[in-house]
Amino acid sequence: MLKINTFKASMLFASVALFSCGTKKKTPKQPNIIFIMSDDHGYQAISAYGHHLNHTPNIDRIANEGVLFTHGYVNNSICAPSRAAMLTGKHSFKNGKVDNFQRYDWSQDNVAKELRKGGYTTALIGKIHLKGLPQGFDYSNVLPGQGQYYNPEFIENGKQKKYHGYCTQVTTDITLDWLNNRRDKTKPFFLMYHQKAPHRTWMPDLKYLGKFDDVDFKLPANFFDTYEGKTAAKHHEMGVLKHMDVVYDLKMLDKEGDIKTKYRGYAQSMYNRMDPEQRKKWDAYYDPIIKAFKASKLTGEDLAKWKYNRYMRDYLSTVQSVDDGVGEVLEYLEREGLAENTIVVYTSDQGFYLGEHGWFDKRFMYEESFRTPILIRYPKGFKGAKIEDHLVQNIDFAPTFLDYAGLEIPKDMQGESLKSLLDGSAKNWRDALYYTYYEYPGEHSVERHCGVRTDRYKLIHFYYDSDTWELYDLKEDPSEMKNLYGLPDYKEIQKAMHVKLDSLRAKYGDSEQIENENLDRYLKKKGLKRKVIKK
Ligand code: SGN
Ligand code: CA
Repeated sequence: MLKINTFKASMLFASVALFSCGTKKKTPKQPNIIFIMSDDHGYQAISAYGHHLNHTPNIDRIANEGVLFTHGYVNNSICAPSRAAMLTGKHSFKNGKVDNFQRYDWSQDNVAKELRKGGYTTALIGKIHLKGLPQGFDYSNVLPGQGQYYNPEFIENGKQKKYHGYCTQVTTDITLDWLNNRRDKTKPFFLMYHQKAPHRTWMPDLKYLGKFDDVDFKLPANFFDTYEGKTAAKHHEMGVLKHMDVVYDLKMLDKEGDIKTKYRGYAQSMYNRMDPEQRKKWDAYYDPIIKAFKASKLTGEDLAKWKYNRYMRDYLSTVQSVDDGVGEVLEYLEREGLAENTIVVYTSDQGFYLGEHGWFDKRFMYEESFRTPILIRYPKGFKGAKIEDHLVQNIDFAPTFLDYAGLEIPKDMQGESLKSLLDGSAKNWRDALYYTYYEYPGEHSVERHCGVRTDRYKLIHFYYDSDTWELYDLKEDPSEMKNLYGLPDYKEIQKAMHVKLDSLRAKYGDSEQIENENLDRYLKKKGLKRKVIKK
C-alpha cells in the first residue's frame, strides 16, 4: 500500500514538474519555506538584536543558526499594505493596497500562486488583514480583520469558526495540525504562519500575566521629544502619555466603572470574550493593579513611567507567546527531519515604537517603525550566526522564495532575491530604499509621506496638510532628533538625496498622478474634501 502511494506521489510530482507550469527552471529538491510573521513586533523586542528588553530564545535561534538582518525595512509601515507588498513583491502604488482601507485585489499574482504553480503545496494561517478568500493557497485559516486575543474566530477556507483559547497558541496549533495532518506530504510546502500578536491591545496569555513585573523599564532617552523641526511629528496621536488609554490599552477596567475613558466600551467587549475561568485568572492579576492605580492618582512624569511600564509588560508578555510558537514549529521540523531543507523566515509586518519619541504605534518613516526584524535560517543553504548589514526590504521576500524554489521571478516583481546576500555571493546590492505612507487623515494622525534611505542618510517629504522636508544623518544621529534639511553644511547631501529620491520614484514607477488617484479614492472613502497635494 505504502509503495503504491509513494509511486503515485512521485508520478504526481513529476507531472507537476513537467506540465503544470512554464515557469520552472530546474528540478533540484525544492526547499520547504515557512514564512513566520508577527504583527507590530519591533526589533527592540527580540533579544538577538541586543536590546536587552526581553529574552526570545526561539526567534534568536533562527539567527544563531542562520542570518540576522540589521537593515531590514518595510515599504509602507502599516499592516495590510506591508502584507500586500510581501505577497506581490511590489510597492503599494503598484499592487494597489496603499492603506488599510483600499480593497486588496486577490486576483493579481502573488508568491503563493507562483510557488503552487511550481509544485508547492501552500497554506496561510493566522492574521492576513486582507479581505476576501485568500488566493494561491491549498489551505487558509485566517483571522477576520484584526482578530481577537481570546477565543478568536477564524475563517477556514472561507468558513467562519470559533476557537477556544489564546489566539497565539490557537494559531500555532492550527499550523502544527496542517503540518502534521493536512498538507500534501508529496510536495514541498510554503507555509505562511502569521501571528496577530503583539498587536494592540497587547493582551497577554494568562500564563504570562506578571512575567515582567519585577523589571523596571526605563523610559527611552527621547521619550520626551518635543519634535523640534518636525512639523508632522508634532501632530501625532500616538503618545504613550497623552493618547494611550488606561482602560482600553492598559487594562484598568475597574468593576466600579470609576475610570471613564473614551474606549472603555471596547475594553469591556474584549474582556467579555473570556470565559468565567479565564476571567477569574485575569481578574486575580489585574484587580490589585487597578486598585493600586486608582489609589495612586499619578500625574506627569510619574504617570508616564507607570504607563510605559504597563505597556512594556503587556507588550513583551504577548511576544513571549509568539516566541513559544516559533519554538514549537522549529521543534516539529527537527522531529520530522525537515529542518535541513526548510527555509525559516521570521519577520514582522513593520516595526513599532516602544516609547521612542514618546510613542507607541508605527507608520512614520523614522527607524523604529520603518525598520523591521528579519531573521532567516536555511541549514542546507548557508552557515549560521551571520550578521547581514545590507539594505533589504519586505518586497524582497517573494523573489527570494521563488529563487530558492528554482522558479522564475516574474518580471514585474520589484524586490530583489536575497539569495546572493544569504550565500555571500552578492556583488552590486542596492544603495537606497524607497518608502511611502498614505493613511491620512486617519488614526494616530501621521501625515502622508514618502522618502529615501541610504546606508547613512534619510530624506522624508511630508505632504497634505503641510509640505515639509526632513533630512537625517543616521550615523551622527541614529535617533533622528535633528532635522538637517536646509542647513548650509548639508546642501550637497540634500541635493544628492533629492536626486536619489527622484531616481527611485522613476525606477519603481511612482508618480504624482498615481498619488493623486490614490488620494482621491482615500478621501472619498473617508468622506473628506481634498487639501494641498504636492510632492
Ligand atoms: C487598529 C489599532 C491602531 C493601529 C491600526 C493599524 N487601533 O486600528 O492602533 O494603528 O489598527 O494596525 S485598535 O484600537 O483597534 O487597537 S495594523 O497593524 O493592523 O496596521
Ligand atoms: Ca502591524
